[in-house]
Amino acid sequence: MDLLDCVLKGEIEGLDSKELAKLYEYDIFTLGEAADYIRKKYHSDKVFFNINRHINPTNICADVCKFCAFSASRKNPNPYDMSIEEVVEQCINAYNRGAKEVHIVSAHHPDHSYQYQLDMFRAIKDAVPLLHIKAMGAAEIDYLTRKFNVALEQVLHDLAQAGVDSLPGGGAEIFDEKVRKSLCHGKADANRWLEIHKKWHSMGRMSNATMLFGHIEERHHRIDHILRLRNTQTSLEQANNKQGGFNAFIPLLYQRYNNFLKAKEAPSGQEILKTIAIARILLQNIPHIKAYWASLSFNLAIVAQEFGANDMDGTIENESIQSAAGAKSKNGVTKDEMISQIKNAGFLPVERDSLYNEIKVYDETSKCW
Ligand code: V47
Repeated sequence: MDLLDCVLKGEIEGLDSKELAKLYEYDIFTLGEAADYIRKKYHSDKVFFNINRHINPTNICADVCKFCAFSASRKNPNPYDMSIEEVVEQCINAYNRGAKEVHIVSAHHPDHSYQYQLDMFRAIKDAVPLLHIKAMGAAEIDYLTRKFNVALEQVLHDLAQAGVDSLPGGGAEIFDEKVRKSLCHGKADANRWLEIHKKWHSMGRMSNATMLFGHIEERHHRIDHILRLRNTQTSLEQANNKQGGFNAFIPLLYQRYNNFLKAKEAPSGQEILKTIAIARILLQNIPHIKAYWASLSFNLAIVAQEFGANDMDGTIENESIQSAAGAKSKNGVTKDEMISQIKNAGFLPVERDSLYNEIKVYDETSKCW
């Protein structure tokens, strides 16, 4: 049977990542049409976004990921470390400007105490109880368990108690062991990353999953990454866990400046859109595919909504990780701009909360916003 037909029917047993990478050999329109069919089945013409604020409390890091231009290094000799009060103040200001979510990820600061992390989240919840805290990538959690010798279950429990509502998808990079070693030797490996998310899901909680692509990996490494996420989500369904799981998959396009990774040529727009479409086709058990505009550029993220994606991420306000490596995303985007760009592309803008509950649909009856 035709490979794409098999995949669309979910019949991929016995096919490995190299065989499935042949999906890339279909032309972009065939893949786009298949992906669009699935996105329409789940989300019709809705494009989700949220009003959020990204905060990165410190860039001082004990790890050395070659692709990272954000952490303070000899290429970016600009170390900073925010106090808890500063972080809380930014959260209050963002909330007062309409943010529903704060996305907090940090470098692995060698001198922060275990308590510091928990105190930060408690202080945010005390100050702005209605602000959803999406924070702590799996690699940060792994760092805490190793540095302070605290069991994973305990760390996750403590974070949830302190106010963390959901986990972001960062730190996944590429799961393939060999590629991962060249990218970020010493950081949580693939199994650990997945274990952390699975444990969090077993607590009835949601998280996201990213994939960093467009650097030294091959197509089949991306497929392998996607399959490991698909299998993890399937095992959760089989365990009959009705509450926790992955909410969104986010392919992050590698930004190539100010870091230490010697990457191949940047992938073409066609290769990027095919990657997004294939993710939609293979990951039918993860509800949302996010075209993260800060990584893809706003225009391509909008086009990606025709190729399987159904989410743009949010207004962000202040972006530091992608922009440190060359992306033009430093200053976020306004809510009005987000809504009008989604509308102009012929989609229905839907403001969502962090867990994809709809807050407001910007249809023709809601002309003023
Ligand atoms: O894990 C670092 C990536 C991630 C580069 O969960 C880079 O909703 C491209 O995880 N080029 C952090 N990417 C960001 C992240 C994220 C972003 C938006 C939404 C969500 C979510 C999560 O940024 C890191 C790493 O994979 N990153 N350096 C770079 N040069």
